[in-house]
Amino acid sequence: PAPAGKSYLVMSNVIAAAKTTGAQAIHPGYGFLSENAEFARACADNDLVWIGPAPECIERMGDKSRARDTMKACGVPTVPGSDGTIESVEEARAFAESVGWPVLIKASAGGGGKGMREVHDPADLEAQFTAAKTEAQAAFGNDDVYLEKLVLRPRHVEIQVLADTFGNFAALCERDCSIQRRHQKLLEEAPSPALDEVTRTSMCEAARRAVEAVGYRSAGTIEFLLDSDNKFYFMEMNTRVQVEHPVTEQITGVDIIKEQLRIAAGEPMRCASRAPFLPNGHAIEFRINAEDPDNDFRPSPGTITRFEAPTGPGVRIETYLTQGAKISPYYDSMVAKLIVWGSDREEALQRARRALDEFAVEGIPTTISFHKRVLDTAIFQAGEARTDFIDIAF
Ligand code: MV4
Repeated sequence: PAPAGKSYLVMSNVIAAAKTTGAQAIHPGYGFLSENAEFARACADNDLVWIGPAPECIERMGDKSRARDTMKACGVPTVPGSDGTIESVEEARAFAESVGWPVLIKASAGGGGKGMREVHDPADLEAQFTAAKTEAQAAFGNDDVYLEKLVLRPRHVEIQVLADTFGNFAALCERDCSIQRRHQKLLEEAPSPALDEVTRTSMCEAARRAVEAVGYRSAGTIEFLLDSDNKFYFMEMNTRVQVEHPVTEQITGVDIIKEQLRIAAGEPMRCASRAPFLPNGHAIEFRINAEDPDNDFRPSPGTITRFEAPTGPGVRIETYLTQGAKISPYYDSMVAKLIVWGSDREEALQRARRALDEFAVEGIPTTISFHKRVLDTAIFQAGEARTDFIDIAF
């Protein structure tokens, strides 16, 4: 059946499909069960290779409070925060008074912004503490929360890592994913316009410590907050490949999915001898979503009446769309990715403009028109977008 809860999220069905088709391994992609430790174990129990990290690593990073403590213990910078979870408003207040306001209440089981509450005024603490716990309970069935000092107007910068079973490790530079709307990334670029070489090297070293601390094997991402003084802090680790991995592939020449397959097959990763990586040129990914940017980004499923994608040097398209395709209302609204590469950011921006202008998708509204408006802003052109960009510019 179409609903994911009756198909792609039913572990026994996915395992049965693998068995029926004679598959030897399962690549979980980046949605559905991709960060589900129980499913990783179910694969192993059914003699299927899980193309991803050990289930223990998924669990350890899935608990955001525990992940934070693990990172702190191995010397990865973290935002000043509570050690472990906070049980009461009094405890929260004592912590906030010690690190200073404003603070951010976060759900341990969270990620992606759910169960997260900013507190700027001490008078709001009790209400926000209760609201965060209620939201976390409803979303995750777990109301554990912890506190951090709020980093104002940060950038989201993340390091792509690969590690294999032979002890090889590579940090494939960073991606800047600061341009988000309601915790959904809209476009990503690599390298970050904000990162100098010293900070990059230091961030890659922090990513290595994170990987070694948990014995991580496979592709993964360490997310950092970067503040206005170019200080960075661990935010979360994603124990899967991400939507935006192509920008990293474009600036490093590494096929990340192929490396995942090699690592899962017990082979050494191919790019090991090329570390440490320096970014070659500049890449930007635009997420083309079946959403109406003029209508609060409401999903716009329907039939594609015309589909013509741009081509040419430095243009890469990832999609399942063709003319006549029907976009289902049951799944995620991302239907294509446009990735442009240039020898520098200026050339990437020029190619982006040309490719977005040539990209013809008719029958439904998409985010293509919105991306053109982003390209027109002085803030984005200058590489100065922070996580508040959408609120400021639109
Ligand atoms: C923060 C923060 C500021 N200070 N933590 C967003 C989702 C989750 N991954 C953590 N997030 C944040 N954590 C501290 N101590 C700001 C955010 C945040 C954010 C981070 C990255 C990209 C977009 C964001 C939008 C709003 C808030």
